Amino acid sequence: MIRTILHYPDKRLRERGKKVEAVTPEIRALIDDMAETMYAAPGVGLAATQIGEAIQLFVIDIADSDEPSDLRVFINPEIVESQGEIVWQEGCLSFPGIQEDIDRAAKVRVRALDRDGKPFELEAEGLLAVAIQHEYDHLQGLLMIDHMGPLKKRLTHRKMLKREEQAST
Ligand code: GNR
Ligand code: NI
Repeated sequence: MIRTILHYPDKRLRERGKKVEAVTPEIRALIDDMAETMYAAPGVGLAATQIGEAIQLFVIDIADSDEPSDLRVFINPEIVESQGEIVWQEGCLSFPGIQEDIDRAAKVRVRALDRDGKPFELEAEGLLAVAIQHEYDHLQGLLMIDHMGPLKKRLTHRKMLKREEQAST
């Protein structure tokens, strides 16, 4: 089932996700919904907080549209190492129409559980590393706007208020 993606400044985007205690059939159903919602958007990632589920879970698929899908599931993720710096032009499904350069670590090592509840560790760079940091932020209630300087932040805030105002009329 495709879920509704919350848009900034929805307060639920500021909630911190609770740890997933066990990978139950309900969690697996939620993962399926998140993947479906991400592919429909389309987006390269989606965090549970973006659909109003305040738990530590995100999905990522950075495969190109002409490649087979490559869904990655991260439950209770921890970024255990970050290296270097990179600037990436990011978008966010919770900020439709906004694209801004954001500073990130160039490389990350992440530890998480997969959809079977099995622990794994992954070293990522490029878009995958950026997406992992972006989704990890969502689980802490952090958003791309929090990484912007004061001017961009103000402009983005205003744009979003205007957009949401129009969307609700
Ligand atoms: O679809 C998305 N694209 C994207 C591009 C650059 C950096 C991060 C992202 S994540 C975003 C989907 C999203 O909002 N995930 O939370
Ligand atoms: Ni996002």
